[in-house]
Amino acid sequence: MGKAMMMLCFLLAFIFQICILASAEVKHYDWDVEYMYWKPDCVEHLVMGINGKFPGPTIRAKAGDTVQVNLTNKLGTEGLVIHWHGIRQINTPWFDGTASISQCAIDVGESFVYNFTVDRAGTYFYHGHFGMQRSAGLYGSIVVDVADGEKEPFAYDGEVNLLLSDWWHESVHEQEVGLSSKPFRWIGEPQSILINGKGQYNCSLGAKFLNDSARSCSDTEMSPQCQPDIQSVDQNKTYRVRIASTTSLASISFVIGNHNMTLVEADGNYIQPVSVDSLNIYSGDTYSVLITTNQDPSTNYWISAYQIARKPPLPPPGLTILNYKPNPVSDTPLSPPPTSPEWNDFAGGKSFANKILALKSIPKPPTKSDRLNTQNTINGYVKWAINNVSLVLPTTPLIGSLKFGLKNAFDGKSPAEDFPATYDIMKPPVNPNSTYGNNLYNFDYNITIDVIIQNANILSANVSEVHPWHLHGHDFWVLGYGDGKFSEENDGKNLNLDNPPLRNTVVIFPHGWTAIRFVTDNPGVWPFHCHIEPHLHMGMGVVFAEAVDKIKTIPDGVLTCGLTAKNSGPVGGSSSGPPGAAVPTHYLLFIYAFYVIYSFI
Ligand SMILES: *[C@@H]1O[C@H](CO)[C@@H](O)[C@H](O)[C@H]1NC(C)=O
Ligand SMILES: *[C@@H]1O[C@H](CO)[C@@H](O)[C@H](O)[C@H]1NC(C)=O
Ligand SMILES: *[C@@H]1O[C@H](CO)[C@@H](O)[C@H](O)[C@H]1NC(C)=O
Ligand SMILES: *[C@@H]1O[C@H](CO)[C@@H](O)[C@H](O)[C@H]1NC(C)=O
Ligand SMILES: *[C@@H]1O[C@H](CO)[C@@H](O)[C@H](O)[C@H]1NC(C)=O
Ligand SMILES: *[C@@H]1O[C@H](CO)[C@@H](O)[C@H](O)[C@H]1NC(C)=O
Ligand SMILES: *[C@@H]1O[C@H](CO)[C@@H](O)[C@H](O)[C@H]1NC(C)=O
Ligand SMILES: *[C@@H]1O[C@H](CO)[C@@H](O)[C@H](O)[C@H]1NC(C)=O
Ligand SMILES: *[C@@H]1O[C@H](CO)[C@@H](O)[C@H](O)[C@H]1NC(C)=O
Ligand SMILES: *[C@@H]1O[C@H](CO)[C@@H](O)[C@H](O)[C@H]1NC(C)=O
Ligand SMILES: [Cu+2]
Repeated sequence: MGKAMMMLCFLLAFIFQICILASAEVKHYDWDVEYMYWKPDCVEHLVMGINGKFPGPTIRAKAGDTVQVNLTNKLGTEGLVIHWHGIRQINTPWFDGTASISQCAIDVGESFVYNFTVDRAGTYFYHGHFGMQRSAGLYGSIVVDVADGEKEPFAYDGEVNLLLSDWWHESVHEQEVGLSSKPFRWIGEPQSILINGKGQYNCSLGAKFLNDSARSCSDTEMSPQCQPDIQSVDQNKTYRVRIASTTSLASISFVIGNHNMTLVEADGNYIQPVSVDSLNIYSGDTYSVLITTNQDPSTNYWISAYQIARKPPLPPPGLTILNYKPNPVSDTPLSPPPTSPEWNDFAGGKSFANKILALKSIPKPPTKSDRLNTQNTINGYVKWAINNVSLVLPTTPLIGSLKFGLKNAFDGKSPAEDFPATYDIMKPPVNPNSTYGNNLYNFDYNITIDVIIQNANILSANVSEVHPWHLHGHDFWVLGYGDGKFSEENDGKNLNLDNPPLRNTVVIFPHGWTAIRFVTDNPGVWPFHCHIEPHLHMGMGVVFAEAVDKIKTIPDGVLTCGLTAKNSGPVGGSSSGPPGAAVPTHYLLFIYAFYVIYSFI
């Protein structure tokens, strides 16, 4: 705002008490997305870069600002979209950035302008949401500060911003084809864990402390592209460390050597401050923690990110350094990197999850109302199925086919809302066979939805995995976690309605359940899915069509493919509404995932 404008504002503020709104700004970005050679972990491969950078640029805005991203597809042979993870897209469901759901993928050579409001301060990120483009490196951070004149409910002197990811040397196209092949080819564990897009393969910063074949990284192999992003701090200050995980697969135990952390924010919502010595971060989670730099100033400290929750062999930890000024940035800490918890310390994971409770100022859930999750084979292909159906997406974006009533553009069969009472979640599925579908659930406006996400056994005996589930367009209250099969009678009455945290991503533990609640107050078409990229690719998701009759006019450029290509206006009329049965006000949805790992030839 110019000086003259400020003066005018002061004047007007006296008279009309306006101008507070005038402080909201438009942040415009022009991004070209293309493949480029890069060495995220010192080994050269192709990554998807934005304006020649990996990871992409950080979006920094204030609550209330408008963010406009003019995205140009320079990928050469594939479409493109970007999802703004944690931004609810209130009134702009068509800018959610999900291919086949909220829009058509942007064609090669074309541009598309995302234009949305970031309405709430917090830590977020963005990533590709077409095919497995997130695994190809299409991601970056979003930081939203409080609006002018507002305050965070905690104080700090500086910030550290960390984006966690995992990296494979096999190309994303080989990964995709392998997952969709018969026989199935699993992608395996990542080669490296990256912090701000940087990791080290085949050598380690902490080599001298580690008891394996790790060797130190030589100066020649350590290109600037893989040099750790060292975080320099002043002594005796409080820092807000923002951490977002955009991993494709890895669950992370995050530790800062010698520094306990006070959790204050999860997924853009404030939580009751709680001190922890490590964080369990699943794909799709974001957190802020406060640290105080009051430790021995004569040394630097490790920041480490260990993969957990999957069977070893696991990749070595992602490492970087917390540099206590004025120590040299590259000085190796005097002590070894903090130790990792056991990979299967699920008790620790549950204890961590249960520490996250809402700050008093966070709205409470409505006091009442719900679906289930497993791995299957369909015709010999390995898929994940939700209530026996594995998600596939139609050519025509659902937001268009639902709004315009194009019933032949998608599979409108209402999927099951519950699973048999006799279903034994501890055993491999009795019937591993499933079907494909759009897994579309239709919800009316302003109803309370409870979803019980029930984890089950995969196709091999005694195995169940963690899955972080992410909902678009909403935060939800996390009402509770439990082991075994959810029982309405026993577990239903023990849900936390008092101070459940509001989040957009929540984990389900092996053979366990997680209960969430949200209100359908944001008309749009919102996927709810496992945030593990290969799992989503294998069908682990559903779609919530919410108050479709209330979706306003979809801007030009969103629907340029499939049966909506010629529909620049509401051809079917907005009154046609979605197919499927109307749902009651209190909706109990059980979803269970099952997974099959053998194939019929
Ligand atoms: C978006 O970027 C393209 C390519 O740089 C440019 O041609 C176009 O004018 C831009 N559109 C807007 C609205 O900024
Ligand atoms: C962005 O959205 C705002 C509010 O909906 C609208 O006024 C503006 O014209 C849009 N701008 C662009 C470039 O689409
Ligand atoms: C890993 O290190 C070993 C020896 O230190 C070397 O022979 C090998 O080529 C390296 N591998 C890669 C992928 O850099
Ligand atoms: C390294 O680990 C092996 C087996 O895990 C153990 O036998 C050996 O004593 C360890 N060495 C050191 C130096 O800790
Ligand atoms: C930090 O605090 C400690 C303990 O109060 C003090 O000894 C030290 O001088 C302080 N360091 C700086 C740089 O202020
Ligand atoms: C961190 O917290 C643990 C207890 O949770 C405590 O034992 C330890 O001393 C604390 N460490 C520091 C550096 O404050
Ligand atoms: C899934 O299929 C099994 C076997 O056919 C059947 O018993 C079960 O009822 C189905 N579950 C749902 C939710 O449809
Ligand atoms: C699953 O499909 C296979 C191959 O079509 C069939 O042989 C088998 O009987 C099916 N299993 C069940 C439980 O329906
Ligand atoms: C939503 O429903 C609640 C009660 O079910 C009602 O009090 C409220 O007015 C409704 N809100 C809107 C915007 O319809
Ligand atoms: C699965 O677990 C049960 C109970 O813990 C045990 O009795 C059984 O042997 C296990 N089966 C396999 C294949 O590990
Ligand atoms: Cu999953």
